[in-house]
Amino acid sequence: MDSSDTKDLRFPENFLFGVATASYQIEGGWDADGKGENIWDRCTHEHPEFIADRSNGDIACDSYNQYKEDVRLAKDLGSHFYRFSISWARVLPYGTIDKINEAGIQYYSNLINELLANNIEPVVTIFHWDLPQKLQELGGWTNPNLAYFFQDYAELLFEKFGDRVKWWITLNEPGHIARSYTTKDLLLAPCLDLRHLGADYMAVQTLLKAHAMAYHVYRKQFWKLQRGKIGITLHTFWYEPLTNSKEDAESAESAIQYDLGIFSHPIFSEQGDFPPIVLKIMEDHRKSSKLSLPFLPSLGEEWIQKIKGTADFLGLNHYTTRWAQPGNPDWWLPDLNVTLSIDEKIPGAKSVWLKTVPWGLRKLLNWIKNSYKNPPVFISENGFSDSGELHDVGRIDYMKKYMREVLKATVLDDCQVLAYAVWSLIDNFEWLQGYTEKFGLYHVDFNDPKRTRRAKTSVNVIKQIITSRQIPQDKDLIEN
Ligand code: GBH
Repeated sequence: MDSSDTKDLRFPENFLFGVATASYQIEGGWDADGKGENIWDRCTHEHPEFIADRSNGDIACDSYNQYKEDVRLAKDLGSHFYRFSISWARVLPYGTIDKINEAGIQYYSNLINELLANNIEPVVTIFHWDLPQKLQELGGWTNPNLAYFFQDYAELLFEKFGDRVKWWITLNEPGHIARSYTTKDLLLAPCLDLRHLGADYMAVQTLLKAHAMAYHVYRKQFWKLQRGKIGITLHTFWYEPLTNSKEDAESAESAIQYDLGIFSHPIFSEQGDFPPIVLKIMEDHRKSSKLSLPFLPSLGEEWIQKIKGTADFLGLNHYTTRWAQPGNPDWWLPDLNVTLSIDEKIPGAKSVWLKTVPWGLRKLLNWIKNSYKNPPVFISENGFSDSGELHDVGRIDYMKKYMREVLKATVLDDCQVLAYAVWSLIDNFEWLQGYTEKFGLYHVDFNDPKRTRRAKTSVNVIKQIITSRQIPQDKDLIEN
């Protein structure tokens, strides 16, 4: 189907559009007003060489001071909601609730009030990667006790902000958090090399339990009064079989089970627990490794029940597609005998991993619908990187095409998509890529102490999509 077939389609009246950011990537104020140190402060300060331009988030977009300006930009865009994350160490400097930083609570309270005053719904991510350093010293997410500290932290946020926040996301991309324990080179803070210990699988188990525990606290203690929704945000590529052979189809299916399914199956499937294919791979691994500690055993009956059904929606971060075939494991899915590839001929973003493959998102939404009985999906991130051009034609092309696929999945395929967020509102600190890859709809001048923001051309396009609820045909597109 080409774009002309979608010209009369409209997003439903209750479909929500918005933008997303994350605390460490925009706030700055890294040691302001009693904030504690987190693993990104530690990693960027101790190892500037890990970051492409040796930069850090000490100041970032200065959103700690300029949140009102961010809200103004979101409003100007016509956003229905703003997805942001809370910096754990800003509210709990040492990670635990025995020491609360009131200035941190005040900051988020002000941000939430500013959003509501502007008619923008706050969508709060409780944890987007910036773990308090103290908790890392305890082993971070490889330590099962982290689930309890996370529960306490989440409970505090429900208590302080739940009167005004009706959308909660427990964790951003737990799969990525787990990977950050495996290899120093390509990954994220805490920048450890513990793959041989199965540290990623330890983290997987703790993260799932932490999510479920926070969900139950919300449901039991807060929901009656606050009536909000709570979910989890998962990232996945779409995995497309390289050819139409049966083997490639199986490789693609096991890849999505191993990547997305490790978290979505325990929460959204009827059976619960890890996907059968993943349990089988891990059992084979246990047998061949001679380790007495199995890397990823079944969650066990008690936890299967405790984790099943613990989400009101599936938050989905999606950017691009990988092709799958049998072969040597990719570092991304390390225990799976599947080789992943990208077609270098496809146009893409500045980020080497990000190619424009819009139909992958429609297929992914249909896969979720078919695998889990059409759960509500909140697209919590989708976006495109470049060098920060104001006339951002690559982003406009990407956004229009991907949003058109969301429209088709929603209207033509009846996938239950609730919302769509652009990553990101403003250019920001792109983790190990520092400030070399820009995802913002608004440009930020990082050489200017004022961190002045300026609308890129894509702002007009997104505005037009939000107000018309349609994807403009190329000829109608107002790009200037
Ligand atoms: C999101 O993660 C994050 O939530 C957000 O903070 C971030 O700024 C945004 O994306 C843009 O990157 O090609 O095998 O090396 C996206 C996670 C990061 C997953 C890069 C794929 C490359 C894998 N993606 N990663 S590989």
